[in-house]
Amino acid sequence: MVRLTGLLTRKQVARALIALAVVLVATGALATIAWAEAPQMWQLGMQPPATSVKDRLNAFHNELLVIIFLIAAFVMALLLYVIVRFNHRRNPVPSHTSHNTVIEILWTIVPVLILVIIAIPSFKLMYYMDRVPNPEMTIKVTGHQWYWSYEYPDQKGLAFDSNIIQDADLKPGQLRLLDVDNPLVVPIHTNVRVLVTSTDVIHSWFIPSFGVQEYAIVGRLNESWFNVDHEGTYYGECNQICGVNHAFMPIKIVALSKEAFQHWLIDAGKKFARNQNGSDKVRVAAASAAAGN
Ligand SMILES: [Cu+2]
Repeated sequence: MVRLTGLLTRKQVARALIALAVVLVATGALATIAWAEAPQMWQLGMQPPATSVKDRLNAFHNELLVIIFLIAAFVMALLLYVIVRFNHRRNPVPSHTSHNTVIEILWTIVPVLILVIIAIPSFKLMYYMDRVPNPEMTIKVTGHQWYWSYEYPDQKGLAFDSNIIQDADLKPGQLRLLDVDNPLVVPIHTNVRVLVTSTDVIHSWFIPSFGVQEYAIVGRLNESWFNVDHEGTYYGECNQICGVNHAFMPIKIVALSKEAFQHWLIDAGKKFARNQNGSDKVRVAAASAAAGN
């Protein structure tokens, strides 16, 4: 250390320390962002799973990767063998064989078997994603050009709109193009049934870390479900090209503990009271209360 400081000027040592501090702070910042399930800079692979559906999707994805890798390695090995063994120098007089029944049957049957092996877990997973197991609450999601609205039919019709936060209004810590004014709030460890529809064009309600992607189609109610493992903030986007502002209708979901969710329900009931039981009635009541009648 003495020799090192002897070799480096104080300025250089200070610079190195500052660089180290910047790296540490950046890593810390990345680690905190990682708690919110959103896209990351230089991300590889999928967002961390927050539901059992996404767990299974990840596992299936990894199984497929193994199969894909084995097939690619096998084809590559055959190619290399042909290049080395049958090149012009080593094999100047090529054989004129054009058919081999055994090989032709094999290269038809083997891919079919591989596809069947893939199809069985794939169908199992599709049915698992499709059926809501014993739904404990329901949320209705409606897509609009270009925002989402959420309704809680079980909670006295609690309903509100969820709009993107414009770049100019972003507060520190909020994510550009992903944060919204009113996030969807759900309890953890609850089977939530989601009904998805639209009022204008086709949208798609997509939450990567939930493994949920459901088309929002006018005049139809599409159904999906999730059961969030742990508290946190999860981000998604409309992923059906739906018009000029398609990129500006993000989805933000906050998952709370069951108790915290009950508290949120009470607060939200007051905050969004105007939406409930017909907005005019409540507004008239509020106005007459303000006038002292
Ligand atoms: Cu859309």
